[in-house]
Formats: sequence, structure tokens, C-alpha cells
Amino acid sequence: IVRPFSEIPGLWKNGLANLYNFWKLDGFRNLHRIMLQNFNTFGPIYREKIGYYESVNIINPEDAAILFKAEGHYPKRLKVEAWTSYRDYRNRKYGVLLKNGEEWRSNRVILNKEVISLKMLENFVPLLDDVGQDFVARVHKKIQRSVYSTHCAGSAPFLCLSFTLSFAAVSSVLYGERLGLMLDYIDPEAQHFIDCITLMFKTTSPMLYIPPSLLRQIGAKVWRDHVEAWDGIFNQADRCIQNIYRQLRQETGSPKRYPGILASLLMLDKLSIEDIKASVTELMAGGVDTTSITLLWTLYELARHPTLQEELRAEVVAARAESQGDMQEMLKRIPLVKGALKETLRLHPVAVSLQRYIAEDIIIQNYHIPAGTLVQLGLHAMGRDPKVFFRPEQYQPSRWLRTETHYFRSLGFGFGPRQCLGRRIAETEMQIFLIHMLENFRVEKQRHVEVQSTFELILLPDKPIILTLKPI
Ligand code: HEM
Ligand code: 2DC
Repeated sequence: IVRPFSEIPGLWKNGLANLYNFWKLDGFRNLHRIMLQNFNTFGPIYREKIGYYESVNIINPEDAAILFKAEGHYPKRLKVEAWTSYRDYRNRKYGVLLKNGEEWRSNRVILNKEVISLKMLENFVPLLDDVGQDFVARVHKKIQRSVYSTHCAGSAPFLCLSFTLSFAAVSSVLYGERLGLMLDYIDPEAQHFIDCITLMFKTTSPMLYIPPSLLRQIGAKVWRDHVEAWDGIFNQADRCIQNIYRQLRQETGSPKRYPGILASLLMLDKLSIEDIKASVTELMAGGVDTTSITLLWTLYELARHPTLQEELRAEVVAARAESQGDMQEMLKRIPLVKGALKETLRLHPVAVSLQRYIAEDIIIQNYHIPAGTLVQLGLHAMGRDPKVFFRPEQYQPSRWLRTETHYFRSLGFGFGPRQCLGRRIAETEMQIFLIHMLENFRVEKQRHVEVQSTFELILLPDKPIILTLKPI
């Protein structure tokens, strides 16, 4: 017999008391650990209410499959009210990240062709390859200048550099040109933009549990910081968009080379300018921390596994020789590098969970769950579950090459029509970056430091990742 919704185990009766306990556990930064613990306590399904945030949580790939089959024609994620409130407050349009229903779908279909279709890769690859090459040149230069000659100055400058890399990478595909050029110095405007994104994420997480409208009324600092952060993001994006718009109007005839996503969308003339601006701003903001953190985690794992690192390097060197430097060909010959990125997202996912408001009633773990419920897949917990992954604590890129089942196990970018719009850009950028890094540097860790995750809306390393880069 199917058991009723009300019998799902968990703490969901007193949202305020739960919020208090959550806060005592420093839950705002420990969400991923608390979720793991809840699965340990309650089993593979639990119901929860923290503040005004109510959800059913699941962990099994087979259950994830049921969830995504019930996502309906207009898949809907958790509404991040801090983000919608800001736009309502400043009277700005929602982009594809925040839209829902038919409006989301019609925008997304058009964006898909320009942003995530495989056909666009031939346009993106040369731009991203350029950025990757410049990045490596910049790191070489930095190493020469530093006191310890062969050592990278340390993590913080490198982290900062990797953020500029990601910023330069999204900018180049969005605008067809390089912003915040990075051979000699970091453009202060780019730096400010990057700082604003970090602040925006950081100030979002408390507002997942406490309504932003309330925080706004009492003039809370998180809300004010959040507004300041988005203002900075939108101002920078507006400047970039204005530039391209102006250039486009001055140009006559069709451009010789690929003009970038923004110009393509403007010329296509299928979305309103306001819709284009809204989504391009989101793409810009979504494209910095996500990829740079994933790359840093990957280098961290490779530093801890030197033999594996040499295997990856050998694969890259062979791929370079076989494809005679043609980057698009090269990308077809690096399965282990791709496995490494999947493995990084398994152990260090950017998103702690994936969620959908289900469009129809479903049965999971023999419990009935009514349509409209917010169901979350604990992505971080799933990646570390020994029932799902053999020896989950081990970093093994080759597990993704074997024929064992990968059914609903590789979900770092989400799933289905609502999956990450930046996925192709992110994957390509990270693959190309890893190729250049492996070709140029041996990555070592300095001391034994266990780095863990901390939750600031996205999962971030809780301390600086210290790497030593030795030129090859
Ligand atoms: C959505 C992960 C990089 C833009 C998402 C989602 C995840 C995700 C899990 C939610 C998907 C779902 O609900 O099924 C990642 C990871 C990245 C990454 C792991 C890199 C390692 C990027 C980049 C961009 C971007 C580079 C922009 C260039 C977006 C946008 C959405 C999204 C716009 C919302 C799409 C929609 O609602 O239709 N991402 N992302 N992401 N991401 Fe990413
Ligand atoms: C955070 O409980 C934890 O890709 C919450 O590039 C549930 C939740 C909802 C939406 C998720 C968010 C989590 C993590 C960050 C994500 C976001 C959707 C998109 C966003 C996964 C899991 C991200 C980082 C986008 C950000 C784009 C941008 C313009 C801010």
C-alpha cells in the first residue's frame, strides 16, 4: 500500500523552530552537510520545512528519474525570491533563469540555438582557445616574477586569476571580443563585476529562508548588500550591451567573423531587446564563479593524484599530436579529461541540489507526493553515497569511461529542457583550460591540507586551495 504524504519522515511541522535550529548549526553555510546528515537519519526520502522553505528531499538516481519525468512541460525550480525581488524592486525584466511558464519556454527555445546547440561550438572553440592561451601566458609571467621563481605565488592570486579567466571566457562568447584583458593587469571594472557576483551569491543564501520582502522592510544589511551587488552586475552588463549595440548599428553589411551571442540575438530579432538584456546579464553573472571553482577543484584533485595527472597529460599530448593542433578535433580525443570534470562535479558540485515543483502526483519510496510539491534531489549527497557510487570517496575519472550504469548519475548541470543553459560554454571552456594547463604546468599541492565545501548559495572551497605550478 502507498503511504500518505503526511507520513514522510522529517521535521516539517514547525518551520520557525527548524529555522532556529538550522541557524544554530550555522546552516546557512553548512546546508550540504545538514542534508547528508538528514539522509543518514531519515533514509532516502525526507520532508522538511525551514522558515518558509518547504521541500521533499530524495537521493537515489532511480527516484531522480521519477522526479524529472513529472517535471511537466514547463519545468520550474525553487523560486529564489531574493533574485526576483531585486528585479521587481528595480523594475527589471526576468531573464530565462527566473521566467516560468510559456514565457520561459519561448525565450529558452530561441536561446538554446545560440547558446547551447552543438553547432555553436565551432564558433566558441577558437574564442575560448584564445582566452586559454592568454591565461597560460599570464600565469607563466606571474611565475617568473615571483620570488620563488618556479612557484605560483599562492592560491589567492591564482583564484583571482581563475575568476578573470572565466570572466574573459564568457565575455568572449557573449560579445565576440575580450573584456578585462588579462596579460598585464586586471581591469578594475572586471574586478568589480567579479566581486559583485561573489557578494550576490553570498547574500542570497540567508534569504532562501527569510523572505526578502521582510528583510527589505526592516532595512536589513543582507538585503542592502544584495541590491548593491545586483546593481553592480547590471551596470557592468548594461555597459557591455550598449557597446555591442552601438557597434552593430555602425556596422554595414554582414560581419566576417562570428560576432558573439549577444549580436547574434540582436540580429535574429526574435526576442525583445529587454528580454535579450535580461538573459545576457544572467549568462554573464552565471558564467564566472561556477566554472572557475570547478576548475580549481579539478586542479586540486590532480595535485593530490600525481599519477592520474600524468595519465591526463599523456592523453592531452597524444590528442594534440593526432589532431595537429585543431582544437575541435582535440576535444574529441580527451575522454579522461572529460571524465575528470564529471568526477569533480560528482564530489564538488556547484549546486547542492536540483529541484522541481512537480507537475503531477508521483510515488517515491512508496510515499505519495502531490502535484505542486517542491521535490529536491540532493546532488551533493548522491555523489557521496556508497550505494550509488562504488568507493565514492575516491577521485576516479575512469569510472565514467566504464560501462557501468550512469543512469541519472551525472547531473551536475541539471537535467532536461531546464538544465544549465551555459553547459556547453562551461564544458568547452573547462576542457580547453585543462588542456592548456596540463600542457604547460605540473600541478602540486604544497602541504597536506584537506579542503572542504562551504555553502554560499553555490558550494565553494572553505579555504584557499594552495597549488604549486611548475612549468614543464
Ligand atoms: C542553470 C550548474 C555554468 C548559466 C544551472 C543549473 C545547474 C547549473 C545545476 C540548474 C539546472 C536545472 O535546474 O536542471 C552549472 C555548473 C556550471 C555552470 C555546474 C559550471 C561548472 C554556467 C555558465 C553559465 C550558466 C558558464 C552562463 C554562461 C545558467 C543559466 C541557468 C543555469 C542561465 C538557468 C537556465 C534556465 O532556467 O532555463 N546551472 N552551471 N551556468 N545556468 Fe549553469
Ligand atoms: C541553491 O536550496 C540551494 O547555476 C537552494 O549559473 C536551491 C537552489 C536553487 C537554484 C540553484 C541554487 C540552489 C544554486 C545555484 C544555481 C541555482 C540555479 C542557477 C544557479 C544552480 C541549488 C547557477 C549557479 C547559475 C546562476 C546564474 C545567475 C545569474 C545568478
